[in-house]
Amino acid sequence: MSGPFESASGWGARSASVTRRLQPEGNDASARTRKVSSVKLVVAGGFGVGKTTFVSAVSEIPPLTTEAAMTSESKDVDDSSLVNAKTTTTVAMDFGRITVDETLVMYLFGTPGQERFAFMWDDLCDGALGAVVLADTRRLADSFVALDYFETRDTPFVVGVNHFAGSYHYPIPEVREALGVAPHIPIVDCDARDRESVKVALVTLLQHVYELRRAALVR
Ligand SMILES: Nc1nc2c(ncn2[C@@H]2O[C@H](COP(=O)(O)OP(=O)(O)O)[C@@H](O)[C@H]2O)c(=O)[nH]1
Ligand SMILES: [Mg+2]
Repeated sequence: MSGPFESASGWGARSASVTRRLQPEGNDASARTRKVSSVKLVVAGGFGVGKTTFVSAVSEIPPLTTEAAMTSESKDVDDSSLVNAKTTTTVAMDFGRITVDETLVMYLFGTPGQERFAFMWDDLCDGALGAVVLADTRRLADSFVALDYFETRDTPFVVGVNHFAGSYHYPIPEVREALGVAPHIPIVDCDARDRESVKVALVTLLQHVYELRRAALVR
């Protein structure tokens, strides 16, 4: 396996096996004829929950992000009361890339958090393999829009629970109940600033997609 995660502990073995399982049946092509598959993944969640941080932590290219300075004009629109350190906001999307190996490239799209950019979601999420919905336990309701969206579209998703300074560390079952997330949907703790933690969230998503597809085949 080559690529940015070659030497990263944990990711190599797990992602390699996920990659193999995502290959089409009977793919015995040599490296020369092997096709590169690209996979689109989405990172969603409320304003200030860590989407831009998540994409930046794991992207191998400088992430394309459309951050703009927050002005006093937006203070009544974007609730930054719980994200004091936040001075910028994503006005369109975040974009990053991860080369898993010579056959698989993943593209990460972070949604704009603000509801007034909701019209962009369909284009951003079109053709996505799955999504990570980030949640902040101090304001779980901010993630409802994203959860409803992916449930309605039948897009596989997992939930990443961020822990901000001062937030109570709720057990996962309590978070699941509060979010109303079905038992088969994985929920993982996630520090969007930490590359390893972000990788775990993404591998969890890929494994979830694999399980759903396998279940659909044997049904
Ligand atoms: N403690 C903690 N802080 C985070 C985490 N993710 C993001 N942050 C911080 O929260 C703020 C908002 O993050 P940002 O990525 O801009 O949120 P976005 O609006 O969802 O894109 C930034 O100051 C980040 O450094 C996390 O997992 N843990
Ligand atoms: Mg952002």
